[in-house]
Amino acid sequence: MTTFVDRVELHVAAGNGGHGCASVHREKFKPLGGPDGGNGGRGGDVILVVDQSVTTLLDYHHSPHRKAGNGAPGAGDNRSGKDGQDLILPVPDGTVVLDKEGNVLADLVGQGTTFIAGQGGRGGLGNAALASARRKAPGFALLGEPGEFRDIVMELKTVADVALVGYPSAGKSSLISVLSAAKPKIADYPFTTLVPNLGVVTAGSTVYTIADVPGLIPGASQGKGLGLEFLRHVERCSVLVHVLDTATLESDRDPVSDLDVIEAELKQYGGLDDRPRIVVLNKIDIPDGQDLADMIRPDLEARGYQVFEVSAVARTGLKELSFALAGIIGAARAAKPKEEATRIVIRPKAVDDAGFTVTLGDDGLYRVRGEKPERWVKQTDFNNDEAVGYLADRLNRLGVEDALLKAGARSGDGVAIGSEENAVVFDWEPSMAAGAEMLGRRGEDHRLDAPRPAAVRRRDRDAERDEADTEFEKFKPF
Ligand SMILES: Nc1nc2c(ncn2[C@@H]2O[C@H](COP(=O)(O)OP(=O)(O)OP(=O)(O)O)[C@@H](O)[C@H]2O)c(=O)[nH]1
Ligand SMILES: [Mg+2]
Repeated sequence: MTTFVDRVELHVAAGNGGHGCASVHREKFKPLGGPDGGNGGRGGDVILVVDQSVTTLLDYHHSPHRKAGNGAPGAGDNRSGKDGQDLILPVPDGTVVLDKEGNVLADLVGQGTTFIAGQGGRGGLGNAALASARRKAPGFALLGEPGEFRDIVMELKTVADVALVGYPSAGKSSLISVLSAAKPKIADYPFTTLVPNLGVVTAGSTVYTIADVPGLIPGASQGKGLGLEFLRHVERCSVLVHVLDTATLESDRDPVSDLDVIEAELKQYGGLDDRPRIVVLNKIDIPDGQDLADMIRPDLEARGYQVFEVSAVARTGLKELSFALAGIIGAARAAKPKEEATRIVIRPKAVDDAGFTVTLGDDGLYRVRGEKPERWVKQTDFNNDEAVGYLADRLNRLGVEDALLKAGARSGDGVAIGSEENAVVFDWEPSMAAGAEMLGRRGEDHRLDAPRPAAVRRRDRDAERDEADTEFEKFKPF
């Protein structure tokens, strides 16, 4: 039997961007011919793509760490680094992608549906690209941005139109085997089916899929038998079929109470109440089975169920059943909005791209969050003063300095750029440009008149600071 895996944890690492190159063009008689450092290449993405020929998540169970290619660094003579190779991971139709907290990131339904699980880092600009009228020969380049690293969970929810539910040995797998070309394992002991089987049925012009799940028993919701875990595979179905055994040898069972037990377990699982149900009375080839079916049929119909009497072994009643199912599915498909079939999932943006926020934390640090400032910090080579100055310029131009002043920060206060776990922290020295705007007339600094936030007052009290004489001199990551 092939192993079937329907839940895996996957650790994806997108490729790092290549570093930009700082280089100066050299020629005979022209030793300083201008900057010619090329850009680093983009890091590869990790991309999940639905491939209907893939049926299990087994591959990812065996190797849960996946990494895309890194971008190559730029080189002199304006040579750009090569982009890193994307890593394409084929996944089964119906794969649900979740984060570690269980939030759904994407629901991948339909051949070719894609999801970027990890975004490659941008390549760093080389010094040629950083040159401007004001900065003619930059002696630095930008670092490549690290690729995104993410832990995700993938869950398979089989995409089937019809789901067969019932006690073990009711004949669910037998029914699939006679309604479709699928050849699931069939045997007379309970829990023959350990993983869902899927078959394709053609009834007239309607083609639909049918799946069974491992048998349910009383207490499945408390984990008895194989539990309810596999019911997630029926969540997407349009119709539920109760397969009832009319010939069970167990004295305490009969089809009607079996139905009640399974319904109670489905209720425990939840979320399936709106699905239409039909009842199949199986094994009527056995004389007692036929008698029992005749007896209980009115009762079931009185409850509102459409009832079909079949024998999977003698192959009777199958045509009526498969056409009735086709009818229900046809109606369900017609009622569904069209775009549902090939849903394109776009990865939700992690951070607001519009700008940034400045907040004062209890730790007395001013925290700057935003896609751009966080990326710029990652691109900065803090061993290079020019690169640090360039970062300061960029932050200033975005308005980070102004926002810090408005939030009450002043010279020497701690500023953190990035999330709690992953921030660059430095002592802030406002640059001339930002300071001048706020200072107003010479000799007046209305920043001093503004009330100071309590956390900052605390900091001021217990911190004796050296005056920094150079802008960003004390800017140091740790
Ligand atoms: N006489 C008779 N036996 C049947 C019929 N359908 C299934 N069986 C028998 O019932 C037993 C169980 O059948 P399966 O199809 O494996 O039952 P299942 O519901 O898939 O069982 P689990 O996978 O264990 O949940 C097998 O021995 C089948 O041959 C039928 O219509 N008539
Ligand atoms: Mg079975």
